[in-house]
Amino acid sequence: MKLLLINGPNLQLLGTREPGIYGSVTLADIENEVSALGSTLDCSVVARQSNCEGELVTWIGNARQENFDGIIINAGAYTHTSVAIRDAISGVSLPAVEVHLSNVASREEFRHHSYLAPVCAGVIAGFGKDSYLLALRALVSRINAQKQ
Ligand code: CA2
Repeated sequence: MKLLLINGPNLQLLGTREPGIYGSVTLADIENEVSALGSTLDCSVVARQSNCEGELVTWIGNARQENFDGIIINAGAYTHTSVAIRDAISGVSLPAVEVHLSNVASREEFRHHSYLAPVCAGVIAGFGKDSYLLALRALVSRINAQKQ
């Protein structure tokens, strides 16, 4: 199994600022932990980060041709604004899990709406880096269940 882990705008700053909201782990820490858990689940994880909406759209759109079986995505602030990323997820027809470090439901009103959630298999938010690890486990079980 091969999964694509996508992180969106400003997530490269993790561990350097706002530790009160996002914790002190770095993006590299998260990517390494997800990859290590993936290995124990027979699954390789390719991690990418971009601040550009179009690049995220392109990665999602090409995911099938690149032989990915599913997508874990923290689209950052684009979660709350991007019809283009929603359309890309919807169009690629691969299972995707939306992830957030923080509990977006307990934050500002503008973070309560996700354009992506309706086209994702599920959403995991509020558990810091564990959100990603939970998402990986959930996605692997979903893909394995669909194979049977
Ligand atoms: O909680 C999450 O994972 C978010 O996706 C993070 C986004 C935010 O816009 C979403 O509403 C919720 C922000 C990512 C910015 O990350 C930073 C990390 C450290 C310092 C500054 C920004």
